[in-house]
Amino acid sequence: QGQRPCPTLNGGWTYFEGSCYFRSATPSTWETARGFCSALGTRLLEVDSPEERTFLRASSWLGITDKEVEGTWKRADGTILPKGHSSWHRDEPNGGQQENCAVVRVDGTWFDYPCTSQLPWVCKGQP
Ligand SMILES: [Ca+2]
Ligand SMILES: [Ca+2]
Repeated sequence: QGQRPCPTLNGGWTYFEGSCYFRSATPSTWETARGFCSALGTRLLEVDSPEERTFLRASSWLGITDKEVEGTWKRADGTILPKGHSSWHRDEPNGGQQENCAVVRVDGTWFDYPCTSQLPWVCKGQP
């Protein structure tokens, strides 16, 4: 995994296996985080592989939501996640209509959370 150029934004970008990552310095709501990533031409984090999960080792908002249809989790591109995705923590998602946004914790497991929570986030983009 060689070093490649990534966008510079206060030097906060890191490169891993074909993608660039920017870690927030301060926590935000899900919408604010998503808007920030979008303005940079990137996406709010979507974790695609166990290797990526290991690399990140950080908690972050995930770019998925079940706002439109409760219990149906969608990515930013409209892709629907399979029901019972294996990354959910035991008993999650459990928040019903109160929790329509999702977070990945340091150990890689996913939780649904209220979208208005203030949490750290990571943007993912292409170099
Ligand atoms: Ca929900
Ligand atoms: Ca939950």
